[in-house]
Amino acid sequence: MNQALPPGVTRIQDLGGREALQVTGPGGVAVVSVHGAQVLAWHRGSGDVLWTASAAEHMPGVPVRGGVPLVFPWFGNHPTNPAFPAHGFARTLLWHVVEPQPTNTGGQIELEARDDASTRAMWPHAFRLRLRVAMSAALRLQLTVENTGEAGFSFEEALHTYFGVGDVHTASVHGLEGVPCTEHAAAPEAQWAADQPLHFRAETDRIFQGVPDRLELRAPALHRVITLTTGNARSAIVWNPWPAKTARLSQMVADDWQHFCCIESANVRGHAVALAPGASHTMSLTLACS
Ligand code: TA6
Repeated sequence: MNQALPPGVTRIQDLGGREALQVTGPGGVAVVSVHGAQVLAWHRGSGDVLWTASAAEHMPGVPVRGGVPLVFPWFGNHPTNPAFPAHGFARTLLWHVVEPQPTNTGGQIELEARDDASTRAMWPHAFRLRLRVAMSAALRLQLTVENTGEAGFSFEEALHTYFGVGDVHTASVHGLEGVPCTEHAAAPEAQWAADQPLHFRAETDRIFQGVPDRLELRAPALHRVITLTTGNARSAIVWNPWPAKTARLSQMVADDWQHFCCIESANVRGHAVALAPGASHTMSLTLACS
């Protein structure tokens, strides 16, 4: 990567020595890896707003467990082929920096990835992905999928955001009260009040469909409230593995589950996106932290 970068953006190396970009603005500093266009951190005065597993690996082709891994073109396990990677291939592709538009509100960068023989072997479609990361007073991500082929296709997508919460027992998610959801945890809370804010009392892996465009994560252990404002995201997944599943997950140490939750802005299952040839779709997420 040798082209000039816009103001507020500098080249760095991540903890594994891999190529990354540092995007600076009034709201702090974001770090984005070219591997999977994965936002790895959002540093503000009070520390990292996002969360990274204690035994995180920064290796080419391996998604870091933390930050904002990208999910595309399927969510979860592949519907028919268990040999294909969970959550699709976007997060293991090598992305490239494209000419970003300079802004006067802080640093902004755009990365791009296209189909290749490896992706077509798993998903026979031509596409262009673009991720724009902007650091103004808030952190804003925009994921654009373009159908560059001759036939229509449908895809699932998610911004699989890991948030630091300090103590998950005291954290809560607001805005999903009364929204239809399905629970996919192996050992979930026996029953919960669907008309109340979401609290974490057991393994939680809930897909909400038809979600509002504004959610709030309250993390009193960190004296932190995070607002998630989305565009074109009609699904949300809220996840915490609790101890038993944590023990089976890569890059985690035993008590990691206590310090994070995922709120994933998405379009999955019944809200998968259909794209005609030449069409494109942009899902956005703006994170504000107080
Ligand atoms: O989004 C929730 C989820 O599907 C969980 O079931 C868990 O598998 C999590 O994603 C992490 O998936 P990963 O493939 O990143 O380990």
